Amino acid sequence: MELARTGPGEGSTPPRARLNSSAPRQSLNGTWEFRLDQGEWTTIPVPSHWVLEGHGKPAYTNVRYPFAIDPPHPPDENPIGDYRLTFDAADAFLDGAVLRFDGIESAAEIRLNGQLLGTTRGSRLTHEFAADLRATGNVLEVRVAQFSDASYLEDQDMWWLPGIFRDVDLVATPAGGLRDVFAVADFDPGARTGTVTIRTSAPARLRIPELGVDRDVHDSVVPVGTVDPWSAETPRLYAATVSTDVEEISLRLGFRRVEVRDSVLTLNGNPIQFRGVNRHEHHPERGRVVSLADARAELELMKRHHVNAVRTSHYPPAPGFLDLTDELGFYVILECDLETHGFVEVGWRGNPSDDPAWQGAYLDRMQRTVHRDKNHASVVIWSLGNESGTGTNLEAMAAWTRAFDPSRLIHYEHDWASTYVDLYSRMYASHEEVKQIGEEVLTPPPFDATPAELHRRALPFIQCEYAHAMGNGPGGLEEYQDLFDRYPRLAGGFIWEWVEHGLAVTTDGRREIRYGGDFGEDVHDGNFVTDGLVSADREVRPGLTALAHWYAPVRIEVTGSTIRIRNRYDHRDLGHVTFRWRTESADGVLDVPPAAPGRTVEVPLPPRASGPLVTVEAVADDEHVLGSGQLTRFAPTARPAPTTLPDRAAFDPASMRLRTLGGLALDGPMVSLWRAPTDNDRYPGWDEPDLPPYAERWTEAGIDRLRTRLVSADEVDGALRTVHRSAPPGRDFAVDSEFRWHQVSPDALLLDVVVTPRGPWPVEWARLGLDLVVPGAPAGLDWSGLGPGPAYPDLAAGVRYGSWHAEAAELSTPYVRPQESGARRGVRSAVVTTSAGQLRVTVVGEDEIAVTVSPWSRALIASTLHHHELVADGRTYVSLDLAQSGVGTAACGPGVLQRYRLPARLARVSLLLEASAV
Ligand code: IPT
Repeated sequence: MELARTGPGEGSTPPRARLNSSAPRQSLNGTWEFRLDQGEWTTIPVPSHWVLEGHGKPAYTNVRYPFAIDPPHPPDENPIGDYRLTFDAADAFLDGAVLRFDGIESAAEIRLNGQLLGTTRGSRLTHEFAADLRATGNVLEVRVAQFSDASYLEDQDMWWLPGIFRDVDLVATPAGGLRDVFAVADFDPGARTGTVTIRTSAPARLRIPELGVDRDVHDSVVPVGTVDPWSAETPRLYAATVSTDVEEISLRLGFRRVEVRDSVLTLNGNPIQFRGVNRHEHHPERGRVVSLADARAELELMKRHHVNAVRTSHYPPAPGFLDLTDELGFYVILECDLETHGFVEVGWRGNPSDDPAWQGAYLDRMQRTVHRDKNHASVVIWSLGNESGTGTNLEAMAAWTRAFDPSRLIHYEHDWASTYVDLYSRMYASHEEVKQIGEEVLTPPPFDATPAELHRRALPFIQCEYAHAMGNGPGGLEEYQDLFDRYPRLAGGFIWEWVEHGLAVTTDGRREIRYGGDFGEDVHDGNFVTDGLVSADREVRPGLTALAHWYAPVRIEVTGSTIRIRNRYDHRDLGHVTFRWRTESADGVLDVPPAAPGRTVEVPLPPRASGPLVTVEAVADDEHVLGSGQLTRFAPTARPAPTTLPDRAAFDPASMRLRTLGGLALDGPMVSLWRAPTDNDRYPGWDEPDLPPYAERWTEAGIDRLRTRLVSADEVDGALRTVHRSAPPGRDFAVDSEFRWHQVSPDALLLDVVVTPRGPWPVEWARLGLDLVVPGAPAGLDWSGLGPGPAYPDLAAGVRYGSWHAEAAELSTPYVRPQESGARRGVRSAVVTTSAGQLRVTVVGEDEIAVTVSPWSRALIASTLHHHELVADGRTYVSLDLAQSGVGTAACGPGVLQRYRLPARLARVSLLLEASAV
């Protein structure tokens, strides 16, 4: 098997559109014979990856190639899988048929009845081979190499998963049928009319019943009169057929026009904003074998979280995906299967992107990408690939694409000069830089600007990747969204990334989620593969809840007297939305004039909407909440009186820590400044590349193991006063905490706290908290504050004030690698229930705290590598935080913004603590 070439595969028929045809099709999916490396024949399901079917192991690398950079040669250690299927073919396939492969990683040699049909290159690209079949006993043999020359072009940040992993079909190609159709349905925003520009491989009949179209076409421009346009918000599709005497193709036409106007991205004449995500195909058990049902569920989950755009990072998805995005309404950046990122490790030396020997392969990849999906309304942008440096082969891809399909825009991120693309695109640019890019087009260009600069200035800007959703995060979403909303040039962006690529392994009935290195790989990038808004099982992570708030189509602000409602749709008014308000004792519906796209309307707050908390919600016909806002007018919590001196016996005599309350044997509070590092804490932010990550700064300063000394204990103003000094070992900077204890009732203590930093603090804190250990396993938390989910200072959207309950399992987020999680913010009172009793905390006055309840200590969380390895010790760890640091997105991008950091500072709070034992 020749695996060290630089060209495309050979022998396939030219790429064409995926057509929904009346011609017969037979799926060849099912059980095939299989052997690895000439071993024993066995069987395997097709589609699948052999490493997930018990033959070898998956392996994960991000940027690095797991083999030497010696293009075009694959390594000697190169698993080869042989597949064999014997099948009968119905009559319909005997007069012309193709064998169609939608995905084989990474290179294949195809034989039918002993004859070599050809080879494939391009794992996520469709290849078809003309097949001369007999009625019975056809033998299809496919030899697949895990690594090949193609691997150099397929260095995406994901698992290496070889095999025939997408559908295999037999497709009839009847004589007199249609080999290909290319239809562009254009919408003229001025006249509000549509035009279908259609090219067919043979003369055919075009019918669009709803529009009264019934005419001959071949290479034709068909005006269709007034139409309703397609957009992600209004995914209007018109059924059409293109037919000859022997074959009928069904199309769904969405009329739309994507255009750049003065550096503004528009659709159908209206500026649009991508509220997008990057989507890889991933399933925890099946890898990149993702069913259409799974894809639909994913898209519906995105819709519910107000996502309107998908970048198919970094390859074309299984073809049915585009039918769904047309129908459900998503803008798609369809990306070619191309990434040569590993060459960055050698300064891009030898990068195939700039080597003419590879040009055929590059063009072939782009042509297969564009042809297959060219009839989809949802595809508004073609992307040349990801992280492949720059070079003439990329330019050639762009030139071919522009000539073939002028109806769409061309994207490629790494062309920073933007010479061959239609969008200025960057990834993980800081807020400051995004602002500058938004602003630069508001003033005239410098008089000496080069033509290339002038071209770039004329382009809209997108962040094809931003806000890296790894672990607890991403912080900073609000600030990005503010910029996108403020500057017309900024057309939004795509979060990295939608789904975590954790792989599930079930041993002894226990299902565990694994990441890089867990399969014995000697070169790997650990848990960098689990960085999604949803887990591999599509559980919503808190980042998605926050994102949904910023992506929501309706923004509601409630002030003392008015409700301000902003329509953030680009194409539709709010006629379909009901606005409801409620307080604890009343509710009603608002009479809101239907605001046009981008407009704000104001209505008065109804007089009956009085009281401490008013919630207003925008609700769609299907009860889906499209936006919400709240007004809070909480009265300060009264300070209990009268009080007496507490009984000293309730305190440990040496440390003066509280040991018992209401019969519950608790321990605390202890001042704490540290958190179990999040994924973001473990990387240096792009804004501070020369500083160690926070996780290291914290351990270096020693705040993960504070030592506490009792400074004094006395009685003052009827209270027991204890003063404690907490400081890292070997350091002379400290925090002093003064606790004044008052007995309110036998089971209740009032605690006034003042925490004062001492000495020059060399590092910002993770949090400023009071920690208590309560006996018994956690059984739940009730609180009034923000909920229902967790929140951090820069990730505090999508939560609202109310009275909430969380079950024990909801108290922390099961991130694949354990880390700080689960804080409930804005808390005014809380009840922690454990198997041993209850601890009630009420904040006196108008302060709010954050409450974290966990079955694991922070030290345990920080030292455990997988969620399933956490072992609870039967106690409950409670943190009452007076302040917290934000989470940022340093794992890839800027760290915590200055305003969300927590420099050493003085803090006070008064708490009422009540407890009872079971
Ligand atoms: C960026 C990649 O494009 C993406 O595939 C993913 O690897 C992401 O990083 C990190 O998760 S590239 C990087 C240099 C920003």
